[in-house]
Amino acid sequence: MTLTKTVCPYCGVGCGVLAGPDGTIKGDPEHPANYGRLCSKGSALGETIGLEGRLLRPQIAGKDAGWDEALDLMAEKFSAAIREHGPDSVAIYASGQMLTEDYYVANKFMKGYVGAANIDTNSRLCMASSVVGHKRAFGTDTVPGTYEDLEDADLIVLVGSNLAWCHPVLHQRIAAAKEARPTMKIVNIDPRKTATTALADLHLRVAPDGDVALFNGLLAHLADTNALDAGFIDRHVNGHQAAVTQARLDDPEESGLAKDELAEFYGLWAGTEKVVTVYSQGVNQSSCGTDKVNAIINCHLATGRIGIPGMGPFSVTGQPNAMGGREVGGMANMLANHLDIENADHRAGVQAFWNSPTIAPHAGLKAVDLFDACAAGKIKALWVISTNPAVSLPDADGVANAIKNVPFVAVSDINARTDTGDLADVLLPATGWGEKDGSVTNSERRVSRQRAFLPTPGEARPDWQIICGVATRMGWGDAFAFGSPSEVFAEYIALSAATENFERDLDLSIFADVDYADLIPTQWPQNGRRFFADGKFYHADGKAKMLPVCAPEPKERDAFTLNTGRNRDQWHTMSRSGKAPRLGAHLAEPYAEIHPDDAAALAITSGDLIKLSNGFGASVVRALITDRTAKRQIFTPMHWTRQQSSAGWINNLAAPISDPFSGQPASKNNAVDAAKFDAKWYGFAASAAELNPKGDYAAVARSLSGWQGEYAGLTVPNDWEDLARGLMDVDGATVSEARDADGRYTRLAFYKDETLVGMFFASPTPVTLARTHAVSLIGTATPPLQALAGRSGADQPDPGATVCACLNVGINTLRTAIAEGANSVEALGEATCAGTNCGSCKPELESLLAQCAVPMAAE
Ligand SMILES: Nc1nc2c(c(=O)[nH]1)N[C@H]1C(S)=C(S)[C@@H](COP(=O)(O)OP(=O)(O)OC[C@H]3O[C@@H](n4cnc5c(=O)[nH]c(N)nc54)[C@H](O)[C@@H]3O)O[C@H]1N2
Ligand SMILES: Nc1nc2c(c(=O)[nH]1)N[C@H]1C(S)=C(S)[C@@H](COP(=O)(O)OP(=O)(O)OC[C@H]3O[C@@H](n4cnc5c(=O)[nH]c(N)nc54)[C@H](O)[C@@H]3O)O[C@H]1N2
Ligand code: SF4
Ligand SMILES: [Mo]
Repeated sequence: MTLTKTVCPYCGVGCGVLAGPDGTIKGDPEHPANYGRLCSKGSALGETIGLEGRLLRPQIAGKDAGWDEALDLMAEKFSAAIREHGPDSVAIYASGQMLTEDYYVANKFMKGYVGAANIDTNSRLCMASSVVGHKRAFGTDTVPGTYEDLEDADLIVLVGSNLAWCHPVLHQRIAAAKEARPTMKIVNIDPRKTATTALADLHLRVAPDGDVALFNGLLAHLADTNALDAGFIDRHVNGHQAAVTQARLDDPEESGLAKDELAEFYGLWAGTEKVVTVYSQGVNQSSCGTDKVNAIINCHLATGRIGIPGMGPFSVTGQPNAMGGREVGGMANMLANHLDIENADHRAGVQAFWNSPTIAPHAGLKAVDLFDACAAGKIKALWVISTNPAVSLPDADGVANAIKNVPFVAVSDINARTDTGDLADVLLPATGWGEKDGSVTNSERRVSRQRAFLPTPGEARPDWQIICGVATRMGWGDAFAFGSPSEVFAEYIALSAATENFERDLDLSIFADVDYADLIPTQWPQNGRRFFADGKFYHADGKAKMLPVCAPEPKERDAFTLNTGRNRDQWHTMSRSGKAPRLGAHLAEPYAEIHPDDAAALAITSGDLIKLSNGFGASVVRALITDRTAKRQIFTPMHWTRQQSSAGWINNLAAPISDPFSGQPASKNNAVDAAKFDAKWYGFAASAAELNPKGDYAAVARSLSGWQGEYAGLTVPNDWEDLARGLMDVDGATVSEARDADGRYTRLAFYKDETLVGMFFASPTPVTLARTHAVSLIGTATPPLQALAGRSGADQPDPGATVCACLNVGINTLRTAIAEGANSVEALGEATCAGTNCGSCKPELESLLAQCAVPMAAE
C-alpha cells in the first residue's frame, strides 16, 4: 500500500505523517518538524477517521437538506441582514484549524465582499497576545525562531508552556538534545508542576501572572550588571531607556519567587549567550498577556540575543494552522498577508488586487466582543466554522445563550453533534482531516501540505468550497470561482507578490513557482534565511522597539485561583481525540488538581467530587489531590463538554476578562469557590452502546469495548435498575443483580442473549473497582457472578488506568514492574514496552518511578 504524505492536524509542531486508508499512521522520517517521530495523539490518528458521529449531509432545523437548499438559505439570510442592518450585522467565527486556503477564502469573502471585518477566530483565545507583542516590538507579527534553535541553545526558558504534553515532539527533540549535550539548561516557569517540569534544571513556581515582574526584574538585573549589548541597542533598538526605567520600578519578588530563586535564574540568563525563551498560553491567555510577551522580548532585544542561531524569543503556536491563519490575516484586526487593516494604503492595495467592490474600512469585533454583540442582538447572521465557542470561550453558558439570541446561525463542522452545532439553524458538513487537501504553516513558519487519503464521506465538502458556494449565491461568483485549493493557494501567493512594495516580513516568493501537488515542507521567507540576522526590523525606521511594561498589582483574593489547560491525550473539545478509546483511557474524567492542604481544609479525600462555582456558573469534577498545584490554586482541563459530561465544562466559570491590547481572554486566572460535592451515591457504568451523560455528576468516554461512565447523585434513587436503564441503551436486556443487605451497594449486569452488554455499580462512597477489567468484560459471555465480582481473577491482573496510550500499558502493570526491579524509564520500557513508541508518557514514567522509589533509609 502506498502511504500518503500529509501533516498531523493537531498541534502547531506540524509533524509530517504517512497515512493510509486502512488507518495506517507513521511519522514521516523526511519531515523536518519531526523526522519520523509522532506523539500519542498523532499516533492514534488512525482511530479517529471512522465515520461514527460524522455530519454527512447539510441539515436545516435538524432535518437533512440538499446543498442547494442550504446554500440558498445561507445566501438569503446573509444578504438580507446586510441589506437591512448593514455589513456589520453579519459575522464569521473561524478557527486556527482551518487550512490556509479555507482561511484565505473566508477573509476575502468578509473583508472584500461583505465589507466588514467581523471575522474573528479562536486564535483570539490562543495567539492574539503574541501577535500584538510581536507587532509592538518588531513592527510585524514575526516569529523569528526555528526548531533547530531549540537544539542549538544552551539555555531554554519555557514560560507558561507545558511542552511535554502540548508540543510533545518538540519536547522530545529538546530532551534528545539535552541528553546529547547535558550542559544545556532548561528552566520551566509555571505556577504548576507539570510533565514538562521533569526535564527542567530549575522550576520557578511563579505566582499567577507574576511573569511581568519576573522579566522586568531580569531586565533590571541585566542593566545593573552591565550585561546589555549597548552596540546592538544603539544600532537597532528604540525605547531601551524607558523600558529599563519602567522595569526598575517593579519589585521582582512580586513574581512570587524568593530572592535566591530570582538570583539563580537571573545569573543563568545573564551568563548564557545562547538563550531561547519559549512561551505559550501561560503568557498569552492573561489580562496582561501582551505585556508579558514584550517583557520577554525586551530582554532579548536588550542583549542582542535575537536573529542568531540558538537565540531568541519563540512563541510556539497551538493549533496546526495558527500561523497560516495569521499569514492570511485571519483575525478581525488584520488584513491579508500581514498587512494592516488600519493602513489606508494597505487596504487600497488589497482591494485593488481582489478587484473587490469594497474593503472593510476598520477592524471588526474581537471574539469576546463579537459574542457580546450577539447577546445584544446586533448580529443577525452568524457563521461558525471549525471551532466550538459554546465550550471554549469564557462564560461558556453566556456564549451559548448569546448564540441562541442570533436570528440565524450556521455551523460548519465535521461532527453532527457539538455543543455549538446543537444551537445552529443550519449545519454544513465539512470534509475532515484525511479527506481534504490544502496547506498549513507550523510554529517555525514551515508550510506543509495536508493531503487527502480517504474518500469524501457522504455529501461533505471542503470548507473553502462551502464558502465559495455562499459567496457565489450572494452575487460574487467571479471572485470565488476557485476550482481547487491549489488555485486558492496560487492567488494567495500572488497577493503577496502584488503587495511586496509594502515591505512586510511575509515574503512568500519561494512558493511562486512550486508545484502545489508535490510541495515539500518549505519555510518562508526562504529556507535558511534568518529573520533579524541583519538587525533589520519592520518599524518605519527599521528598528525594533523595547516597550515599557509594568507588572499588574498582585491579586489579593479569598477565592481560589482557577488555572486551566490541557491533557496529554485530548485535543480541545474532544471532537476528534475523544473518538480514540486509548486516548480516552489516559484521564477519563474531568478533574481538578487541588493541593493536599486545601483538600484537607475542605474535607475532600481521594476519589471525592469537588464543586467549583462563582458568579458565572458551576462545575462538578473529580478531585485530584496533588502538590503539583500550589496552595489556593486549582487546575482543571478545558476538554469536557456537554456531550460527555453533565457538569464538567469549565469555561462557564471563566470571566470574560481580556488583555486590553489583544482582546485575548485571561483563561488561566479566574476566581472560583470550591467545596466538596456532597454526593449520596457514586456509580460506574460500562456499556456496549453509548452512555448518557446525565445526572448531578456524569462523565462518559469511549472504551475499548464501547463506553464507560462515572456518575454521582445528590439523592439516592428508588430504583437502581430504572436509573441504569436511563443511562444506557439496554432495551430488551435481562438483568442480574447483586446487592448488600441494606441495599446501599448495588451491582447490575445486563445481558442480551447471554452477552454482557452493560454493567452498573453503585455505592455510597466512590466506586472502587478494577475499571479496565470491568470494561473488558463487555461483549463477552462472562456469567453474572463473575462479572459482578468487580475484580479480575489472579490470572488476569487489572492493568489500571492507561499511562502509555500507544501500547496500552496501565499504571498497575507499571507498578508491578517497578516492584520487580525496573528502576529507570528504559527498564520499564523493556519490561512492559511502555514509552517505547512515541515517548509522550516518559515524563509520567519518570514521576511514577520517583513516587514508587524505595526511600534510601528503608533499604
Ligand atoms: N495534548 C494537547 N496538546 C495541545 C492542545 C490540546 O488541546 N491538547 N492544544 C494546542 C493548542 S491550540 C495550544 S494553544 C497549545 C497550548 O499549549 P500550552 O500553553 O503549553 O498549554 P496549557 O496547558 O494551555 O498551558 C500551559 C501552562 O501555562 C501555565 N500557566 C498558567 N498561568 C500561568 C502564569 O501566570 N504564568 C506562567 N508562566 N504560566 C502559567 C499552566 O499551569 C500550564 O501548565 O497546545 C496545543 N497542543
Ligand atoms: N479555559 C480555557 N479555555 C480555552 C483555552 C484554555 O487554555 N483554557 N484555550 C483556548 C485555545 S488556545 C484554543 S485554540 C481554543 C480551542 O477551542 P475550539 O476551537 O473551540 O475547540 P476544538 O475542539 O478544536 O473545535 C474545533 C471544531 O472544529 C471541528 N472540525 C474539525 N475539523 C474540521 C474541518 O475540517 N472543518 C470544519 N468546518 N470543522 C472541523 C471539530 O469537530 C470541532 O467541533 O480553546 C480556547 N479555550
Ligand atoms: S507533536 Fe503530536 S500532536 Fe503535535 S503535530 Fe506532532 S504528532 Fe501531531
Ligand atoms: Mo490554541
